[in-house]
Amino acid sequence: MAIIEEVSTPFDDQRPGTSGLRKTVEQFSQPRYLENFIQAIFDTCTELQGGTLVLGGDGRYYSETAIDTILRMAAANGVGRVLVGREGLFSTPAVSATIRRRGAAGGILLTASHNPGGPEGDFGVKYNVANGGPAPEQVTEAIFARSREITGYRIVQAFAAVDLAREGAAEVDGMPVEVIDPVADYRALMAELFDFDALRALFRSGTFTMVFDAMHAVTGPYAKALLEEELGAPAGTVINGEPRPDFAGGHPDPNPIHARDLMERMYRHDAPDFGAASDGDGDRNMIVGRHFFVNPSDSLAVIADHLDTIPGYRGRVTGVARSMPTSRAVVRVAEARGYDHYETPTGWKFFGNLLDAGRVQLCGEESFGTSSDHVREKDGLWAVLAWLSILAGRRESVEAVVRAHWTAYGRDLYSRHDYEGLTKDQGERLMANLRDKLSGLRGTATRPGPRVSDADEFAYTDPVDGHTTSGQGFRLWFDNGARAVLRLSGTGTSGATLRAYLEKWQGDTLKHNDDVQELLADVAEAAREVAEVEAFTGRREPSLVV
Ligand code: VG1
Ligand code: CO
Repeated sequence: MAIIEEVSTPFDDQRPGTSGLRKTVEQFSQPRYLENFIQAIFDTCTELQGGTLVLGGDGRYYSETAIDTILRMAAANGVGRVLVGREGLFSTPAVSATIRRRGAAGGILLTASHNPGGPEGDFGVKYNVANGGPAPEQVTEAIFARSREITGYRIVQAFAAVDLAREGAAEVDGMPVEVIDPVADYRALMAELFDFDALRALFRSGTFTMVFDAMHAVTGPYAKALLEEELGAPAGTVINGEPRPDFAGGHPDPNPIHARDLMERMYRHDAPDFGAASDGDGDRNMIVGRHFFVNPSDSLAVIADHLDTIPGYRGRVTGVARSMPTSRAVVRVAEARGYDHYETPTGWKFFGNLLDAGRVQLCGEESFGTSSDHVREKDGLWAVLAWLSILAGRRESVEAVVRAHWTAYGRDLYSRHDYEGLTKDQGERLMANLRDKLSGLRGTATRPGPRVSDADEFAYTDPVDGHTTSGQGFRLWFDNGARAVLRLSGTGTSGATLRAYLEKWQGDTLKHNDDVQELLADVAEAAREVAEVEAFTGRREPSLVV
């Protein structure tokens, strides 16, 4: 094997964020930038030597170049073999499933998830470990530390690139490579968890229609295989189903703002009964009923309340976890059902230990992320199949299911206000100011009314390995029972985004129809006032309301 040792010098900005290293394509295409980070992974994650690596991503622009480089570096770094998705495609949950089913040592995921793609867009690299989940913080920190002291990288010269269009065996300078169907393992896993016959009956009933918006991202082939081929949904159920390197110019973030095609269909007079969308890499989900949007925190709670009725989970649900900004709706279900519940920092990596230890079977985030212990990633299509199962069992509309949930548990009114496009400095100074005044906040009155009853900066100690993560955002509780959370995004590639998460419990069924933004206006304003948002950012209003 002809290994070439290339000399390199470190970049100082390769610290993985909430979910891997995300940068613009322009940054990633600098000479040595990708190579350095990949070498840092190979140097840190020694389990890959002689082991199996799963490789693939959401197919965004720059993936092909990256796959070629990573294959050649894997060969030079002693990786045993690589399983790569056909056309380089692999959804994030499917990588997780394949790592687990095939006993791989790890996976490299090429995705910037919900961030736009294309030459002007973003690219990303994420490392997943042998449990199928994102590398825990200790590992991402070690990779970062290594990236800062890198002096070179190893690569082989390959005479011909692996033909990613053709499934089957190949090699790179003696290292076996297998191009595999990225859908197969995942499809088999779904068939083990869900009652496909019941779901087929739902589609056959003639009274149920759905639309799934793949947003020209990776879930198109998965959704077609599962919904149309397997479950018998009519062709055309999946829209925007062809993956494109630039997501056809869209922003592959499944929320009411960016999944416009779907929202438009779901609010027409002839809207289908059920709508769903997923993001760039297939780990997020948006659930929509006919003329009815389901807030992700509510979706998590509804799934928690029905999980026990799904075959893969019957009789074995003992706990649920939510990320800290996610609403408390799921906690109410856990309390009613006697499940344990955990509150973790934002980002799926914090669920891994709880899932591995069997303490929780269901996890969720307010950011349209839901999944179970079948993989170690959030899983968009899994959430869709869970909802289909609920609908097949109850034969009610999405709206009726959610309203019944609110009647039983009360409604956790919820909204996220993002202040995008701030400078890093604005974001950091706002957070530093909150930290300074934190201890004096208790009892503070705000102009819109609610008084701060308590405040803290969220820190989490993993109950399984004892590792503590601090500085995870500020929590403000108000004397009217409302809560606001403020944190900075960790997935952007420039500047800063301030996220304000607002929630308030409403037990009065008669008020469940009122406008959420109106009902949360006082909390939004109180949080803005306490955090001095206008003074630090010059913004009166958020740029994105979800
Ligand atoms: C966001 C979400 C977080 C999610 C993360 C990765 O992070 O808030 O809940 O886990 O994206 O999702 P942040 O730091 O920007 O708030 V994905 O689908 O982009 O991998
Ligand atoms: Co994603």
